[in-house]
Parts: sequence; C-alpha cells; structure tokens
Amino acid sequence: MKILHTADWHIGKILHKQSLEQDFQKFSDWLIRYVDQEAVDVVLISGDVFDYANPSYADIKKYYKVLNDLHQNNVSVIVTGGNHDSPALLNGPKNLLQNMNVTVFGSLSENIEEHIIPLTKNGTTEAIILAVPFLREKDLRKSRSLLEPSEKDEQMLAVKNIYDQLTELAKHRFGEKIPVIAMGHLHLYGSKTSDSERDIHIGNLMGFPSTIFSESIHYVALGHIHKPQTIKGNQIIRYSGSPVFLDFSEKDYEKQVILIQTKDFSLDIVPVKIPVFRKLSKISGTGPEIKKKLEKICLEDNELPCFIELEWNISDDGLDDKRLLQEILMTYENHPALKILKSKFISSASVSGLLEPSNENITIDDMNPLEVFRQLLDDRNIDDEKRTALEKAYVTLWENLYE
Ligand SMILES: [Mn+2]
Repeated sequence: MKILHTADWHIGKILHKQSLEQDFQKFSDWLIRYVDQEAVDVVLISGDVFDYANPSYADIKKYYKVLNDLHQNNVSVIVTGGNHDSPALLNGPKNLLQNMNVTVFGSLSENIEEHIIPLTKNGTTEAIILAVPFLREKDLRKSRSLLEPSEKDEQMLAVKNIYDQLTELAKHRFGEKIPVIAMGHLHLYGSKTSDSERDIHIGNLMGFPSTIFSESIHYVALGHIHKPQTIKGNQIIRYSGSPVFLDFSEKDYEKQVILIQTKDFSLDIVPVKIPVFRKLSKISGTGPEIKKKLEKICLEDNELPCFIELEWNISDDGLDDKRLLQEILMTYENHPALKILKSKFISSASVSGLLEPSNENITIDDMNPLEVFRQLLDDRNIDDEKRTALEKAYVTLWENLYE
C-alpha cells in the first residue's frame, strides 16, 4: 500500500498582494498525475488546508475539486485541521465526504477512538492512521491529564496523553505488528521555521519535544512547519513542508511530499521532489547590477513568472536610482517572465556599516497580527506585566474570532 504525506496547502494564500492560485493549481495537477502514475492508495493532509479560517467560495471549490479528482483516481484522503483552518468549516461536509472515502477531523472528536483509522487493502490491514488535528485548548481539556491548560508542561502532557491513548487503543484493537502512523499539526523543538508560519498561538511558540510520540509509533506525518525536514535526523518524524512557496524565506527549500510504502509490517519512507513551478528570488546590488540580473532571469525557462524581491543599494546622490527604478518597474510591469513584488532600499552608509539598517521598509504585509499588536504595545509603553496579560487576551480574542 502507498500512502502520501502532505501538509500546509494554504489554499487562498496571498503573497504581497499576489494570489498563489496558479501555484496551487500546478501543484494539484502534478499531485493527481503523481498518484495516478504511482498508484497511491491514500493521501494524508496534516493540517492548514486553507490559509484563512474563512476561505472564499472559490478556494473551497478548489479544495473540493482536488478531493473529487483524488476520488476519481481511487485514492482515499485523510484531512486533519491545522491552526489556520476553521474546525467547523472542515467538519461541515464530513459525512458527505465520507462517501467519497475522504475522512475529515477539523478538531478532536468526543469519542477519541474515531481518530484511529485502519488502512485495509485486499482484506488485509496494512497500516493504522492516528488522525490527530491541531489541538486547541478546548481539545486539550478533553484529555484527562489536563489540570491547568495554560501551563506549558500540562499542555505537553495533554498532547502526549492523546497520542499515547490512541496508540494503546490501536495496538489493543489491531495487535502489535501493524505499523502505526500518527498525524499531527504542531511545532516540535529542533525544527527550523520560516517567516510564513503564522504562529499566533503564544502557548505553542516554544514547541513540544519529539518524545510526545511513543516508540510504538512507526511514522509521524507532521504539518505546521513549512520547511520539509526530519527532527534531529530521525527519519520517521517528518514535516512534509508546504507544497507551494508561501514566502521569500522559503525560496531555497526543496518542496516535497513523502511517499510511505507498507512492506511486511514495516514502512519504507521516501521523500519525493515536487517540480518547481515558480521561482522566488531575492536580488540585491546597485541599480545597474539589479538591471543586469533581471535581464538574466528573463532568459530562464520557468512555468510561472518568477517572483522577485529587490534589495537596492542606493548610490550617494540617489538621483540615478530613482530614474532607473522607475524604468525597471515600467519594463517589468506586465512581464511574462517575472514580477517584482517587493523592493527595499539600503543606503550606502548602512551598507558600509556606518548606519544601522532601518525598519522603515517593513510594511504591515510583512507582519502577522500578533506582531502588529506588539508594535502597538511598544508604542504605548505598556509595562511587562500588563503586556503578557494583554497579549494573552489578544490571542484568545483572535482565536475566538476565527474559529
Ligand atoms: Mn501552515
């Protein structure tokens, strides 16, 4: 049996006012071809299907189209919610989707056993999935060990308790031999993050140790962190990463999905590279240098226009820069090969280290909601004690608004 681990699709994501619709379209077309060629049986989506808790109808339509295309190819799907997803929105069509072999868990079910899904082929159970979504405080309260949900250690124990209970139940029901695959949407210690994970959950900022997963688990299919990676070299605890480039900080990642193949009660794990449909580039230098580099990019053969971030070193008088930048922006306004999304200017004084680089070029688009709120607290000179309380209240309000 072949199982494909993916996560963090972030349908509806907008990067500096540019929709990543085409990027998702290219990825989903590739995914359908791939599952068909490789005869994949099951696709896992470990959270963050959508970028927003209230996605547009057009984005919801894209999600259903992929599910339907997978169904047409006889692929089962298991979807678990992420911190960006609305549990209610994902759970809404749960019963309907079940008829298409799509199993959805937007949040933790009252009956925890429902999260144990045996994968059966030709009458034989070949693997067991523990389909655990992103766990919110109210999910953790359902976990028996939870005493004080705001305490970090208690949160960790509550999460561990959920995985331990499910592992024990699965072993009890199906025996010791069948491989267990746990899904999760959380931040583990030792993982390398990007700028694109909107980690507004203060309680989760620090992450959990990988020991929350017992040794009886054979593979952990994680979402939340957008860089594909193993944890401390452990090949069986993996973030598949986001399939689409969501931010300039991700530009050098090798995007991938993970193919898991069951073989005589063990698992064979192979990362599979997703083709690059769009390149993201950060181009720095003086005006004339940037002009040359852009011309070179135009000669490349990319499927979608390259997204560019400029880091422009201003000359002493700055006069020629203004003219040249205007010329460049005009040339590439509707260019088929590239699109300039962001430009940042650095004066020669700051380049040579005489001045600290300023923050003036950071716009509200570069910040997540919590960062904007923190900026407000800075501006009002709020003391530390009040600050912690206000940040917590802000996060609670924010979560309630989007759930
Ligand atoms: Mn994500």
